[in-house]
Amino acid sequence: MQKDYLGLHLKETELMKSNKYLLTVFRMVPEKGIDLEDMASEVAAESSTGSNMRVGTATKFSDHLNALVYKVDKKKSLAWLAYPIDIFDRGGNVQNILTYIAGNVFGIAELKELKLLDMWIPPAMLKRHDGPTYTIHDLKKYLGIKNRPILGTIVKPKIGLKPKEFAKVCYEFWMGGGDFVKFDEPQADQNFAPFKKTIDEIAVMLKRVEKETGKKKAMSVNISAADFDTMIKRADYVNKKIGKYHPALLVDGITAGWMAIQTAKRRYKKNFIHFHRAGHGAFTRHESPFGFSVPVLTMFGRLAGASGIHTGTAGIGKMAGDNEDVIAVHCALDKVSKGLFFTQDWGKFAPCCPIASGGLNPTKLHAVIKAFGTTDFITTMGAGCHSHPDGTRKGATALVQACEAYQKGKTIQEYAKTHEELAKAIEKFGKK
Ligand code: CAP
Ligand code: MG
Repeated sequence: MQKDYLGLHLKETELMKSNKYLLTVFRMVPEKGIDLEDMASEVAAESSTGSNMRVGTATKFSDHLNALVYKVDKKKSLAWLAYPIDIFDRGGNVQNILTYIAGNVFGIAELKELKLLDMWIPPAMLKRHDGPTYTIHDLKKYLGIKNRPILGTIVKPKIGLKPKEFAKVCYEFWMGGGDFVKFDEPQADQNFAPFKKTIDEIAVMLKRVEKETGKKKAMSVNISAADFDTMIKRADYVNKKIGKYHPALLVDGITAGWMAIQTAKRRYKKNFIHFHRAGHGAFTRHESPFGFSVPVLTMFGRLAGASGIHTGTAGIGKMAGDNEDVIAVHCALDKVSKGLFFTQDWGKFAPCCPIASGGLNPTKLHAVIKAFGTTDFITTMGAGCHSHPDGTRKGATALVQACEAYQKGKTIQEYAKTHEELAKAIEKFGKK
């Protein structure tokens, strides 16, 4: 027990009003025999000013920066902790926040479970952070899209196509009517697919497709790299070669890290910053005892200034997910969002675009729109388009038709009677 970190007399409303604390809720399960209040005080110490015991070097000033446990629910194994925002790097640094509140604490020996379920960010702290600059609304405007999601794909196979083949897949998808193509998250600068050569081929196809269709098309290029300089070189090359097509810059936010996301955001305000979250499952899955929830990850993505972040498919696709994905969608988009415990007012913060991906196909589009309750999102369907019986182009067309059916208030089955590509997609992917 570290009583200097207990503030059970404090009221949440007062803490919020003070505008001085970041509030958090953790699911916290200590080893048998350890009281939750005691455990929470240890977590508060380790995640703010302290260690496993009081140190003689603490000052009156450092004491006032202690995180405080202001509530516990022993039955539900929940603990509420308030962090003075003065402890955080004043430069709007997401990496720094996570190093405190989702850092060493995951390694504390007496803990069996520790999951950051929700957080509330005070207005004074929001002010320090960037938030997105290039938003979903900018991308929709550029593409000329209203009242529907942005329809996308991921180039598949995940890796193995050579530059010309890669660009041809993009071209086919765009020609079929699709809007947006993304690199898969591990595509970088491989021997058989050099980065620059791949961009050069994409440039040729973008030019061609716009000439042939008269429509704007979007490309999301993975710029994640081993080091800062290489990432910047890649992003600069993308902007030099295809900048006029409003390319999105994809960053693997978990593996490349928060600094990579924030660097991209701060340097490239005219690009859509695409946060791919490969690796997040180790933290977010319900089976994982340690980590954070999908809504928390999403809120950090928005705070960091990602224009869009993967939020899952609410269990409709291949990845584990449930209603928390829907909560995350609204934490990304809404001005006032409801998390698992808190209501967050984002003030002037721009929205971050939810990206629904993973095991989707045209027959699942309506279910995703219904679950999300909005059309302000990007959906990317990889296998769901490229495995269409008649190929990528027809797969894209089937997706477009599923979307048209939605816009006309028809079921896909009804619409498929007069739309062959959709009919074949239904036959391939199942009747539902
Ligand atoms: C989707 C995807 C994405 C996942 C990641 C893939 O491809 O490109 O990486 O969506 O999950 O490789 O699986 P498919 P999440 O459309 O072929 O499934 O979006 O939940 O972060
Ligand atoms: Mg992928």
